[in-house]
Amino acid sequence: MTEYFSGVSQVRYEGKDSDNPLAFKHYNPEEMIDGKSLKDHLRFAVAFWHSYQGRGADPFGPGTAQRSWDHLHDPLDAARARMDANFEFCQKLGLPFFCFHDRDIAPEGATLAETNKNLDKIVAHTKELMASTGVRLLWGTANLFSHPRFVHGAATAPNAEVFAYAAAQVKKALEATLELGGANYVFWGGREGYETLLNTDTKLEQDNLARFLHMAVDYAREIGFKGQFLIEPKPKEPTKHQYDFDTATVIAFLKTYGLDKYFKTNIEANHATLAGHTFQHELRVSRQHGMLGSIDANQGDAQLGWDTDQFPVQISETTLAMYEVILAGGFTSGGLNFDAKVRRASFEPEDLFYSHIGGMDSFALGFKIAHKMVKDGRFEQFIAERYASYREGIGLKIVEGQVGFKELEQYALSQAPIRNRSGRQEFLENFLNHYLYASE
Ligand code: XUL
Ligand code: CO
Repeated sequence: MTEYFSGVSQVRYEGKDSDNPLAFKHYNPEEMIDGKSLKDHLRFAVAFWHSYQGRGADPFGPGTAQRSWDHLHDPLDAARARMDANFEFCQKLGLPFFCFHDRDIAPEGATLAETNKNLDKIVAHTKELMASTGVRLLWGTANLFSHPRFVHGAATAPNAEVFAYAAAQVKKALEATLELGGANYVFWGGREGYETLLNTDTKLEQDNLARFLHMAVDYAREIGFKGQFLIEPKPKEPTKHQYDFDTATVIAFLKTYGLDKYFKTNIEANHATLAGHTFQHELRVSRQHGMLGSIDANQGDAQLGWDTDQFPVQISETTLAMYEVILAGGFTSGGLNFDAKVRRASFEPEDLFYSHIGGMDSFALGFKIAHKMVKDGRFEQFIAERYASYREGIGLKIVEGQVGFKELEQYALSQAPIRNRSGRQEFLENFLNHYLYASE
């Protein structure tokens, strides 16, 4: 079989003192923590679209990436070669999972029937490679945003013909995800939003989106798909405003339309910052509602602001993210999918390895630090003490619903001057730094 990444051999764990740039310093997949290997805690995945389909094109110039399957002219041959490359890449890095959109893995044909046939061929090829390598599918999804037919959106398009086409496409993508044993199925509202309210019926569009998701849930049940449905919040880009704006908006939407029991969130770091939140905030809101499903791991650039999809290397961010994941009870069906792309100037195949090694090491280190933080329990203890007044006296009565405004007025009138305690933010930030820089 052709070797697509011949410049790189198996990447191994060599420990933190290694100076080999093609070795893991912190990610030892076999390391056991709380009776589970690091590999099973972190459940890393490669994003098919960025690593094999992305070429680094931007509004000012074409792609630059050197990808060894690009010389193949027949689109199906190229698709097979890309899939072969995916499995070689996953095996060389020890990545247990991959994720894809339908159109990443198989080319669009002249008709929907032909497109579906192309997908069937590549799914069959993929299934064989999965069986021989043990690499699994974390999630599948449908690309309902690239083709010009989706110019006004898909499930929220003003044109019912587009809604129908999108439904057919998701039906097929669900079948492909089931066939490949996908652990989850993702909805990200690529163009499900608006550019101007002057031409948009926001009520009908959101009702339709909910109808669409109910149809997906019904069809999944019909074909026996047992994976978890995930919805991925993002506030804007490509549209000015997307309906899955942030986690709180998504949860309100799901609850409004009776969909919350079928969905969890897929939180992407750079989408969180684009919405004006931190990555940890979005994970916290998900955890608080018992809806933390999976993570699209990346990071943005504070000076640029948009969705730059860079590889995650900031340890404070990966630590706080894993802190939320551990407090949520860890991943079940979800994992850490590198929805991240190498920079346009990092065009050599090796750059795909450096970027993933950096991301995997950053999350492994973040996980180990967060695990220590959770085990020590000092932050949680601080929070518990901060709210101690709700576990006794008047606070307990408030929590238990025993008092209303009249009783509280009586209490306030009879009370001695209020004494507050410091929030100790700086103390806690220093304490976090101690974990980040002194413990590993
Ligand atoms: C786009 C994005 C998507 C989704 C899947 O910003 O994150 O790649 O993860 O459609
Ligand atoms: Co994403």
